[in-house]
Amino acid sequence: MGLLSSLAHPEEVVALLKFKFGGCETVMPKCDFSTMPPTRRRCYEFLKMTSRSFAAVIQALEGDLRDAVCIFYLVLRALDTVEDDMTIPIDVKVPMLKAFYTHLRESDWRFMESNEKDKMVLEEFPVIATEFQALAPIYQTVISDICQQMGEGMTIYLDQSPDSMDDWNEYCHYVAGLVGIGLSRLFSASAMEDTVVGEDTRLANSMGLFLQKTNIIRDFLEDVLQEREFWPKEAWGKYGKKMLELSRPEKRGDAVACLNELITNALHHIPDVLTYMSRLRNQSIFNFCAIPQVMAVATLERCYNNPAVFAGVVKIRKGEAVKMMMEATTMDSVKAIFSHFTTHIKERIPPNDPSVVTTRAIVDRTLTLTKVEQPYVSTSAYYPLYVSCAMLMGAIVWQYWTGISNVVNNVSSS
Ligand code: IN0
Repeated sequence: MGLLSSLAHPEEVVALLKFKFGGCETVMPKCDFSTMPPTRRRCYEFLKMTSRSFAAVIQALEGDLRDAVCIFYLVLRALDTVEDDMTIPIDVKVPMLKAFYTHLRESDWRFMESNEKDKMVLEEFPVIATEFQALAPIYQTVISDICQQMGEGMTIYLDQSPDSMDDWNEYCHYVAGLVGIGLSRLFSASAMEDTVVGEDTRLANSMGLFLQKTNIIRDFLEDVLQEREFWPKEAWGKYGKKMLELSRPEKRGDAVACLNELITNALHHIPDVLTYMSRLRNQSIFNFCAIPQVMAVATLERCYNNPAVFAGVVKIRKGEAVKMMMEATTMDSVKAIFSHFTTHIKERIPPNDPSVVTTRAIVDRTLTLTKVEQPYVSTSAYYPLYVSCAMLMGAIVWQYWTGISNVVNNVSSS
């Protein structure tokens, strides 16, 4: 959603201005590229090209973890680009995904036949492999291991969609849970986080599943129009023979019931996400992990019980995203943000929704886990202030205007 949508939310305008004019150095200190070897500088350029807003959060990571996460992010983006490329035939794609991790230790492997938007990470893969081989061995082991498992897992769901809710968890584990497990092992290997962070794979997996399920729920229409079916059949199969049927206007009621069921399922990862976040000790790592999670809960609130999901991609406002990005720096503020959006979901649970009991249970549990002193203040709280300011402004302009027209009238009549 563009910048304009935040105009009606002045505190988001404030956040956008602060973000624009460098008021967020604390959250994302700039790093100087001048001293970097050209291949490493090229990798950070790739990062900016593949995810503008998130690149800054990665650059803010401390020590040698920054380069390790940068390379991990680009290697995953390359693997993802192969998986997403529908022009690569399955019999070519399967061996490519299974062997992908072996190219990390080669100097000249590249793929020039991709038509995806991020194809540069495949065409210039030797640049990424060079920087991979410059990382500390422990980081190389983690990244290579995760790529091997993810490549294998991706081949399972290339020509089939998740059927059961367990399949959905398994698919999300391969494309996002493993990212959480890999990142957590990198955090512990950097000694900036306790070993328990890297060892507790269940919590790390939940961090990935909460993000991936949110993306899959949000991107329903975009995906189904490209014949990519990531919603589990166990959920939509109750309402039709084809997933696409959910996009039909006459099926909106069923579609929203299915949507609310999947959002309710995703909300069950919140207790693990909060426990995982509460264990982090390094500020730059905390910010790196917190930002995608608060974006996800805000997106789920925006999608909950919202028929617009079946008519286009529902997104949170840029201003809202920036405001959360700058505030999600402590466990209390993360809890406050989760509490804020969970409360908004609770207020909108339709009493006749098939998932009403399960949704209410997980929402109440989340509100118990996220009780904090300082609530997250978003637009609504400021409305009275805005309205009075707007009225005051209106009165001043009116005064000024009537003043001018009187003078004009007097001059013209004299
Ligand atoms: C990510 C995740 C990510 C960050 C921090 C901790 C994580 C723990 C477990 C799993 C993933 C974790 O964050 C990025 C955020 C991102 O790229 N956002 C995009 C917007 C978007 O919607 O794509 C942006 O431009 O801001 C993320 O979504 N994924 C990701 C990929 C690699 C790494 Cl190293 C970290 C993608 C995914 C599929 C959720 C794993």
